[in-house]
Amino acid sequence: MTAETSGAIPEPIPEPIPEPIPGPIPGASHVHSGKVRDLYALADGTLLMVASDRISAYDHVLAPPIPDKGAVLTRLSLWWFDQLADLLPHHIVSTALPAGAPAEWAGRAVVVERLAMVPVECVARGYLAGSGVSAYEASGEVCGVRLPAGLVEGSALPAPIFTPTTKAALGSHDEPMRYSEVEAQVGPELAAELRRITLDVYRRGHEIAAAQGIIVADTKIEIGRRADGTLVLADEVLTPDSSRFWPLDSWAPGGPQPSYDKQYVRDWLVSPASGWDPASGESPPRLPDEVVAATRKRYVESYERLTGETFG
Ligand code: Q0N
Repeated sequence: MTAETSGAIPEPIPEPIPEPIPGPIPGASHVHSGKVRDLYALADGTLLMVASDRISAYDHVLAPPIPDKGAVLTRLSLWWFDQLADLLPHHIVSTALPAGAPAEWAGRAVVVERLAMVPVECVARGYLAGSGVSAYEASGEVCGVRLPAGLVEGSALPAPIFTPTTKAALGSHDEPMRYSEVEAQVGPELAAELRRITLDVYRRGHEIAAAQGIIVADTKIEIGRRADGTLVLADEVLTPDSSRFWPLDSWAPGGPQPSYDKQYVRDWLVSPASGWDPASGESPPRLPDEVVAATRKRYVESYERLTGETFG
């Protein structure tokens, strides 16, 4: 007898059935899908993280995808993991495509160590932007950190700050946390490590990017732990999806700064040409080919500028 016919308390609504893996990886199963990345469990206990070409803006995943975006961001993260390796270990196990994985995942799938993820989004900010602007204007603080008077949108902060947030489920928004709330959630020792690592990663990223003409205004990292307690850098790192990248040569505090990669998409979406209002609740229209091409070019350019390497 089912819950429906018995009159008992109904079963919770089941999770949506995940998309089947397009090709048989023996023993693999789907674990999680984010807006732009998907995670699969492999038979040997490792995970396969697949970066898609999907792009999101104004809280929507847009169509069509941006060709090569997944591969560009995968290579950028791998490059950063190397640049940060003296600060902490990273979760990459292999960049080889596992046997049986679909060929279209080549270049954008990485095998990673399975970690126990820390339940806090670790964010560092060196500039005032995004949700920090409204928080600062309302209270003079961001995540409980007092800032000096007189800052404007786009200003450099006197020093980078740790502005952790809750990890919200897909579709909800992460909420700012005070440092004391992080301490209460994970304990004071781990909280201090998270703050130190997040600021170290931000400072290193900012230093390297600034030398190439890119401001890293802020960045979000994901940290996990091995069974022995070692903290490991996970997910993606210092990509334009996890950070705000601004062209240094056009940095002008006093208003919103152009985003290095998504600006064409954002500008087009709010232009009369698109006919879309982000506040309407409607899905955004399909991106025109020229916006897709310009955006792809910008992703490739940011990779090449940061790393000094050519993309494919
Ligand atoms: C993990 N996330 C959240 C979509 C969403 N190395 C790991 N071990 C265990 N769990 C995770 C990782 C990683 N990375 C991270 N969910 C699970 C963010 N993502 C990551 C990629 O795919």
